[in-house]
Amino acid sequence: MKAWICAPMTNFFVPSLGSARLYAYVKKHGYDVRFQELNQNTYFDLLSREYLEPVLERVQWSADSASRNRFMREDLGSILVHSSGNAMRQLLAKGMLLDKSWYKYVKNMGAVNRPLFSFIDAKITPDKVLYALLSEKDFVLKEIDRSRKILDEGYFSLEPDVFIANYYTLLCGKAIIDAAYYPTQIDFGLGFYGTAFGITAGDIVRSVTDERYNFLIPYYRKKIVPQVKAEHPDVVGISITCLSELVPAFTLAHAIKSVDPGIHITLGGGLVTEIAYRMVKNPPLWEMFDSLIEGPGEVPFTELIERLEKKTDLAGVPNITYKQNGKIIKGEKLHEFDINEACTPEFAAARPKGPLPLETSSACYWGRCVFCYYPQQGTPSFDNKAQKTRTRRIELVLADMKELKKKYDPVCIGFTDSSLSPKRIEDIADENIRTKNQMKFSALFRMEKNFKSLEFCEKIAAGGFIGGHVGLESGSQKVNDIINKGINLKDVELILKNFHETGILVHIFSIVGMPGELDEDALETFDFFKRLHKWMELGFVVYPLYVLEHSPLAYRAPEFKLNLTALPDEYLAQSMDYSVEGAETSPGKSMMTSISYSEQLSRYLHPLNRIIDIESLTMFLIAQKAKGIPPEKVRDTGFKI
Ligand code: B12
Ligand code: SF4
Repeated sequence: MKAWICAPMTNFFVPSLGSARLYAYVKKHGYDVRFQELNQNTYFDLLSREYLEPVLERVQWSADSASRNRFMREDLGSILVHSSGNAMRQLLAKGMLLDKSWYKYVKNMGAVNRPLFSFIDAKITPDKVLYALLSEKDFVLKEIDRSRKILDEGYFSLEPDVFIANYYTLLCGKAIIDAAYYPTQIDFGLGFYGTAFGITAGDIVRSVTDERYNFLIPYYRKKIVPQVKAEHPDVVGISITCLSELVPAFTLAHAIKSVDPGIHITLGGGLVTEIAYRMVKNPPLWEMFDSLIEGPGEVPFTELIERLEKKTDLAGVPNITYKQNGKIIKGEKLHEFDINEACTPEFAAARPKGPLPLETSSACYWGRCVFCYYPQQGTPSFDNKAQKTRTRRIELVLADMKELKKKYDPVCIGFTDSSLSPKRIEDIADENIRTKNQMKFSALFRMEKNFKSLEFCEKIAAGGFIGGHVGLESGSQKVNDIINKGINLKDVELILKNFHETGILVHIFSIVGMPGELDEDALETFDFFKRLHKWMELGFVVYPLYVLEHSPLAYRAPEFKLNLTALPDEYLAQSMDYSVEGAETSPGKSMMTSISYSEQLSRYLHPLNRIIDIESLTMFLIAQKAKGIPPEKVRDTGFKI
């Protein structure tokens, strides 16, 4: 019995962990399994000349209509300019100059070259970009392909300015795809993005055959369908972690079923675990897959292979819901995975010096923040206790790190735990110091009192701790107390100062719109970032509050005077509409406050935010720091003339 595990397109900067860990386990247990890495590989494939050329032809088709309509020309031109962070205009200017026979005489004269370049660049107004692109088609495709190869082969081993200059050129490829498939976008941080399809079952079903807006259909047809025909897997597991993976995952499932509807497709991953109860309510989705598995996939997926092979009842596969004779049936067995039995992940397409993710615990040792459903993740039973079986023994974690270093030599390890405790950070740092074999690492963590000690910060920094994401949530102590954050804001300033002094980098998450938060409380969050942004070298974000079904806030709604309405069944998301009795809080208001604060505070963020989304930039800056280059030395070099 042949199995495939697939990771769909998610993010250009890091490989997915869940599927890599699942693959390692299934392989170790002797099954015939292949890992289809369709995350980073998809980006590198789609941005190749082979794929971009026909995409550019699609854009060309619009040229005829656009020739009669300036509005259309400007529309397409704006996508090409803005989707590329202005790289397209600069690349076109370069191409046009190189076409001039006299250019070779001034090429190396900075004093002439730069103004000339700016002059041409300014001439390419949005209504002219499309024509300029079509006339420089060959040059543009060649340059994008060249940059793609440099990044593919060198990736994070490249100096940051080389990486950025080539990434910038790659944005021109992204812009071509965006212009051809508008309003869909290929996003380097969010994968398949845009407004063409919503997160309803109806839209997902529509997306898998809609070639106008789904650039993955021709890609899978060319790349995956022939492989399915050649290898004919019997069972395919598709991983879905985040919402923007829904369209890629279902498009893939549909492509595989188009070869042979008999291939058993099972879905799993963090998002599937979260919304399984909603998927069950949408039978049309089940035309494209056969079963789903909640929680860690290691044991259930291997059991599924066994039972499919022996043609026995699927009801005995733990944590499964499956389709049989047109009915959707929930399996009988619940299995809690012991994370100590997990294998070191195997990354099928790790790139040179790329950072790699690793999990040490699927729970959160604090687990008391009222809005947060993190601690329930990583388990099919949604039990939010940090039981022993959900935290991997430290000796196994250290062994994982050693193995990853040996096999892939990543620039650093990014721990994905909801919150890595100071004790774990210290243990890892101690081992790094002891073995002199430093494996730099980052994490999501909390502003615990331990970090008030400068000595402690110095020690963990010396042991390879680079920093990472911190959920502080609010600049108001009152709101943090409502959340039950367990953090004293007075400590935070000292901690940030210690981090700054010891070179530990932080990115801070915050939320506006908690029930009980007044406008003046939210302003304290704004002021907090305005005052202390210099100590947050990895930036910060102000998110609106999302009230999620099955979150503690939803369960305790009466206490918070929350009126909640779940989204209609066809939505594949847990967020709820809400209002707070006697207060003006609403999703719309939180969203507007979050947007307004983010806009006003954006000037304090790293300049590279212009071309890299904030989450990906955090990883990029962490990786550079791991190489010894601090964020202030990583510049927005843009395009090299
Ligand atoms: C690492 C991470 C990322 C990484 C990689 C994401 C990825 N696809 O792997 C990056 C940085 C790219 C990322 C980005 C984003 N993320 Co993120 N991320 C995480 C994080 C911290 C860890 C996920 C993880 O690796 N867990 C560890 C592994 C081992 O567990 P696992 O993936 O669940 O895998 C196990 C099982 O699910 C199962 N399984 C997995 N695949 C399969 C397949 C089959 C067939 C089977 C049977 C089983 C199975 O077995 C695995 C092994 O046991 C989680 C929070 C958390 N702590 O869980 C948020 C989280 C997943 N991210 C989230 C969000 C919102 C985002 C962003 C939108 C953030 C942003 N604003 O940019 C983007 C979206 C990216 C995208 N394209 O969609 C949300 C998702 C919420 C949602 N409902 O969509 C989470 C839950 C955090 C949160 N609570 O807000 N993220
Ligand atoms: S917000 Fe962070 S610290 Fe709080 S319970 Fe969730 S994961 Fe744990």
